[in-house]
Amino acid sequence: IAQKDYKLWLQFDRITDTRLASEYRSRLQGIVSFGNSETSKIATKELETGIFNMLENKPDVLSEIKGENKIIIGSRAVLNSEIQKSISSDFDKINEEGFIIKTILFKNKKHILITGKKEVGVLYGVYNFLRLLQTNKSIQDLNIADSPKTNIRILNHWDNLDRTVERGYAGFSLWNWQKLPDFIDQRYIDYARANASVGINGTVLTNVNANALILTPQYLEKVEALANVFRPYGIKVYLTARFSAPIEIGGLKTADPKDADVSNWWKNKAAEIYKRIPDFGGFLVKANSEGQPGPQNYGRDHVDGANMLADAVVPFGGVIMWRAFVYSEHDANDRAKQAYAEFQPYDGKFRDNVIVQVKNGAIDFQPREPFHPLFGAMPRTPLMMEFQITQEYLGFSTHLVYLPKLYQEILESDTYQKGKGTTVAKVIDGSLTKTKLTGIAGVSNIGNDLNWTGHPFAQANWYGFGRLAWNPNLDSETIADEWLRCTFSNQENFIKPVKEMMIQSREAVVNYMTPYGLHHIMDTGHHYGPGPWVSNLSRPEWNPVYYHKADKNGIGFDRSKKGTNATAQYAPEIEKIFDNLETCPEKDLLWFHHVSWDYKLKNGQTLWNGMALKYQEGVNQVKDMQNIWNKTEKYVDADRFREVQMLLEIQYKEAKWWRDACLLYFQQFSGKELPKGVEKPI
Ligand code: GCW
Repeated sequence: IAQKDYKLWLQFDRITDTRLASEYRSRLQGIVSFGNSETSKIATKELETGIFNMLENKPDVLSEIKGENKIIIGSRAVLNSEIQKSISSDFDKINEEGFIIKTILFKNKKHILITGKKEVGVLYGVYNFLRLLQTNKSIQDLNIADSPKTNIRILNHWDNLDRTVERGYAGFSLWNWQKLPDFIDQRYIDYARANASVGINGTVLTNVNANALILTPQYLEKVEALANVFRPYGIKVYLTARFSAPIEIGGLKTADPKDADVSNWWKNKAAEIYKRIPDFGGFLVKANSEGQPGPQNYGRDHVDGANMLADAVVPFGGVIMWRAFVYSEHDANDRAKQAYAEFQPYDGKFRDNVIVQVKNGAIDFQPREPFHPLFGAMPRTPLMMEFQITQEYLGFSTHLVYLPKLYQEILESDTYQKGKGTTVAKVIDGSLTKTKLTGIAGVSNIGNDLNWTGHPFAQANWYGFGRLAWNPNLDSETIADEWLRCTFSNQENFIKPVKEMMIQSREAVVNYMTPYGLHHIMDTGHHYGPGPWVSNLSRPEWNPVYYHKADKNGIGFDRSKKGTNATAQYAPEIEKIFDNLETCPEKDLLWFHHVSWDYKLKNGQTLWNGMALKYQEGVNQVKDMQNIWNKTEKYVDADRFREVQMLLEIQYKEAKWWRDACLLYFQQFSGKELPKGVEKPI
C-alpha cells in the first residue's frame, strides 16, 4: 500500500507517451560520469535508476565520452578541459550551489551536460534534469542555468528526544535516537534524497522548545551519524540550543550571556560539536518566548544572547538563527506588536553570523495573516522567513490545504520599506539589503507515517516549500503543476482540475475557518476545530475572544490608530492602506478593524451577511474539491485515491462544523438572521 505514497514526488513512473519516450531514449544513450565523490556517485545512480524506471532501458555508465547523445555529468573541476573551456562563461551565471544543464557539441557530436561549480550543484542539476523528464518537457537544445536565491533552505523539526513531535501530525519523529548511531534507518537516506531533490540544504533536528540533552556527548554521537548520512546530499545539520544548557548539562550556576564561564562553556561546546561534525550548521534558538529561558532572565537582551552564541560558532563558520517569535502576557495590549517592538530597535546590532528568523505573520501561522511588519524594517540585519509546513492551525494532516499559495501571497507582499516593489521576497533573498546571509525555514510536516506527511497532498507542501526556498519568486501554480506530474500523472485531464483543486484549497480553508481577517479562533491548546468562545485561559492572548472581540457593535481587532496602532509598524504607504477602513483589503478587514455588523462590504452585503456567505462558500469549495477528486479514479492508484477521498469527506464534514459553530456563536452578538444561501446549522 505504502509504496506509491512513500516515493513522494520521486515516482519516476514509466513514460506512457510513446513518441516522447522514444525521443528521450534516442537522446539518452548512456551516462558519462566524471567525479568520484559520494555526491557524484549519488548523482550517477539517480540518473541511472530514474532513466531506467521512466524509459525502461538501462543506460550504460561510461568513464569517457564516446559516440553521441550521452549525458555528461561532473563538477567544473573534473570536466575535461575542452568542455570546461567551451562553457566557461556559463559558470558566471551560477553561484556556488547552482547548476547548468546544457546541450553541447563535443567533437561535433551532441551531448547533454549537467554541471556546477560544486558536486552538490551537479546533484541539483540531475534532479532538475530528471524533473524535465518526469514532467514530459522537451530535452532538445537545453540551456538552463539556475541557482538557489537563498543560502539557508532549511527544515525545522519540532521533534522531541522521546520522538513525539510538537505540532506533528504524521506520526512520530524520524530520528530513532535509541538505535542511533549504529543503526542507520533507510528513512534517513530517503529523507535526505527527497530534500536534496528540491534543494533543501539544512535541517534542524530538534524542537525549538529545546532539550539541553541533545548537546551531551551521548546525543552528539548520534547527531554525527545523521550528519554523515546527510552530507553527500548537501544537507547540513543544525541543532536547537537551550539557553539554560550551561546550567542543565554544564554544571554552571548561571546562563548569563555576559558571564565569562558561560560564554566559554558555549565556545567549548561548539568546538566539541565541530570536532565531530566539521560542517555543522549552527544553532536555532527560541529564547524568552513562551516560557523558554533566554538572556532576559539575566537582565540582558536578544543581542547579548545571540552574539554570545555567534562568537562561539564563528571560528567554525557556524550561524545562529535567532527567532523573533516573542510575546508576553505582561504586554497583552496587542500581541501582534511585540516582536517588532522587541527586535526592530536592535537593527544592525547583531553579529554578521546571526540571522533573525521571523514568522510570516505577526501572530502565529494562521490561515491568513498580513505579512510580518519586521520584513524590510531591519535593513542592517539578515532576516529569514519562517513558514509552517505542518498545519497546526489549518486542519492538521486531515485537511487538504496547498500552502505554497499562502507562502507566495506573503513573499509577493510589498513592504514599501524602500519604496514600491520592496517585496518580502526581496528582503528574504538579500537582493534588497545585500546581506550575505539569507534563508527560509519551514516547520516540518514530516513524521514516520508510511506516506511521510499524513495527507498525500501534504507532500506538496514539503515539495513546494523547498522549491520556494530555492527561488522565492516561483509561482505556486507552476509548483503544483510540477508536483502533480511527478507525483501522480501527466494526463491533462487529471492535471487541470486537480491543480485547480489545490489552488482553491487555500482560500477554502480561510473561508470556512477565518474569513475577512479573523484569526486565532481555533479551539485552544490543540488548535483543531473552532473555539471562538474560549475565554477562560490564564493568559489573555491565548483566548480566541481576545482576537475577534465580537460584541453587539461588531467584530474585529482594532489595530488602527484608533486602536492599538499596530498599523504604525508598517511603512507609511502600507500603514495608510491598512489604517483606513476604506482602503484596507477586505481579506484583512477584521485583522485591522473592529467593524459594525451592518458595515457595507464592497459587494454590497452587510458584514454579517458577507461573513456568513464566506463560511458557506468555504463549505461549497470543499464540496467542489470532492467533486473534482471523485472524477480522478482512473488516473490514480486505488490507495491514494481512496485515502484522499476519505480525507476530503472529513474535511467537508469539518468545514460545516466550522461554519455552524462560528455562525451560531457570532450570531449571539449580531442578533441577525442567516442570509439566503447559507445552510441552516445541522
Ligand atoms: O505556533 C506556536 C505553537 C507552539 C510552538 C510555538 C513556536 C514550538 O503553538 O507549539 O512551539 O508557536 O513557534 O515557538
